[in-house]
Amino acid sequence: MERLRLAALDHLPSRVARPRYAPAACGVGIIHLGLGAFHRAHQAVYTDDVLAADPRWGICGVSLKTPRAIDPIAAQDGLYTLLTRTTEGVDARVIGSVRETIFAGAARAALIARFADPRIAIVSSTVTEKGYCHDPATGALDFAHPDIAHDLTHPGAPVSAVGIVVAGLAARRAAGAGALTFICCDNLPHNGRMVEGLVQAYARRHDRALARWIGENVAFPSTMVDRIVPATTDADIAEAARELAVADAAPVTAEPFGQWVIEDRFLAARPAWERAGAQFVGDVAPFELMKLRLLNGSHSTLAYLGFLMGHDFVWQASSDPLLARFVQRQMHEEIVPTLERPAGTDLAAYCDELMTRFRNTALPHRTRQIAMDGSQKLPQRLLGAVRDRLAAKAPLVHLPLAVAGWIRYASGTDGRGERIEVQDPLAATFAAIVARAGNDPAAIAGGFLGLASVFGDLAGHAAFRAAVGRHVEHLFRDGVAATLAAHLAQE
Ligand code: CS2
Repeated sequence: MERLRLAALDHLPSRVARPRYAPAACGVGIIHLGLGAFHRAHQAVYTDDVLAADPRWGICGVSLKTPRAIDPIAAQDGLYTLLTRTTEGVDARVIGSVRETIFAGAARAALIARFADPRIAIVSSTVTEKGYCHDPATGALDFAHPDIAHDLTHPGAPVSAVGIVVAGLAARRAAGAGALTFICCDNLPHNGRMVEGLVQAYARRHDRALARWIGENVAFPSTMVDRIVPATTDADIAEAARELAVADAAPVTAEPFGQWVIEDRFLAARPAWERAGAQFVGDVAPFELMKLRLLNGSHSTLAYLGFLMGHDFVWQASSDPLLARFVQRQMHEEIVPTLERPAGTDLAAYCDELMTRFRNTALPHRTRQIAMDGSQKLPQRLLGAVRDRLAAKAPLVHLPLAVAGWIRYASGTDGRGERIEVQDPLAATFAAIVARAGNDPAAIAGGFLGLASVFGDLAGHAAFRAAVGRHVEHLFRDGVAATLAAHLAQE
C-alpha cells in the first residue's frame, strides 16, 4: 500500500479532511520537545488550524530519547492522521503542521543550533512529568538526577530537556536572535513558572550572565492542556489505512473534546491559536487546578482502583457502579471545595462532563497507561487537594482512599497475587519498601508515606497517615470492591 506523504494528499478519499494550506510552503516558527501522541493530537492540531491564515508556524518536532517517535513521521513528510472517536464512529483528518523532525540523540548540535533561528518564536514541550528532572513534592530541580549531573559537566552535549533548552538559549543569545516564549504543555502545577525555575536554577550553575539574559528574553506562560489521547494501537494503524487508502504508520487517536488555556504572557510573536479555540487568559491557575485535580486526579483514582478491580479500560472503570460513585463523591465533596471557579465554568457541570468523557466506550484508554509514573503524578493530582483541605481543617474522607489505591497498586501485586508491572522512576524503591515490609500492609503504607519526593511534609501529618494506612490495610485484606462498598456505606 502507498505510504502517506505530501504527494498522496491529493488523492485521499474526499471524506478525509486534510491541510487547507500547502505544507511544503510553510515556515517553521515552533520547536516542540517531545513529539508524542499527546502533542500531535493537541497543540499540533491547534497549529494546523491556523496555518492556512499564517504559514509561519510550522513545527520542528523533537524526540529526546528515542527515534521511534520521529522516524515514521519523517518518512511521511511530517504527515499523520488524527482519528477522533465517538460512539457514533471515527473521523479521520490528516495533520500537516509538523514540518521538520529532529532526534536529539543523533543530531544534538543541530537541535541546539535550531534555537538560534530568529524565525523560531516559540519553544514548547511535552516530555512527561518525569522529563523535567525535578522533585515532584517541591518543584525544584533535582541536581542529583543523573541527566542533570551529566549535563552540568557536559553543557555542550546535554541529554536532559532542561539542559537542551539552556544550551539552545545560549546559542540564541550568542546569535542575537532575540526573545522567545517557552510553553510547557505537561500536566504540572504552574507549569510555566515551574519550568522557568528549573531553567534558571540550571543556568545559574552554568553561566550567570546567560541566566540574566533568559530572565529578560524568555517568557514562560503557564498553560492548561486537555485532550484524552490513548496510546496508538495496531487497530488504529489498520483503521487509518482503511480510512485513507494509504498507509500511515503513526496515526493518533483522541476524543472529540479539547481545551487549551494559555496565560497571555508572550515575549515574541505567536500563532493566533485563539482562532482554533484556545483561550488566552490573565491567570491560568484556576483552570489548571480544576483540570489537574478533577480530571487527572479522577483519572489516577480510576486507574489504580480500576486496574485492581480488573478493569483494563477507563470506560469500564468509570462505569463500575461502586468506583463511579466513589470518584464522583471525591470530586464533588472533596476536590471542588478546594478550587476557585474559573471564569465561565460551572464546576458541577465540569465534573458531569468528565464522567461522560471517561465513559466514551470508543476510546480504548488503558488504566495501565494512566497508572504509569504515579510518583510524579500524585502530588499535583491528589495531594494538592489533601494539603488544601488539611490547611482549611476540612474533613478528609475520600482522598486518603485514592492515595491508598496508588500504594496498593505500586506494591506490585494484585489481589490474586499476580505481579503488576509497575512503571515508575521509583519502581526499584517501591520494591525495596515492599521487601522490607514483608507482608505487613501497615509497614508497606508507612514505607510509601515516607517517600519525601512524593509526600513531602504530608508524611508528618498523623491523621492523614493513619487514614491512608487504614485504607491500605483494608485494600490488602478485603480487596477493592469490598473496601469501596464499606467506605461508601459508612460515609
Ligand atoms: C492521563 C492524562 O495518562 C494520564 O496520566 O491522566 O494523560 C490525561 O488523559 C490528559 O491529561 C487529558 O488531558
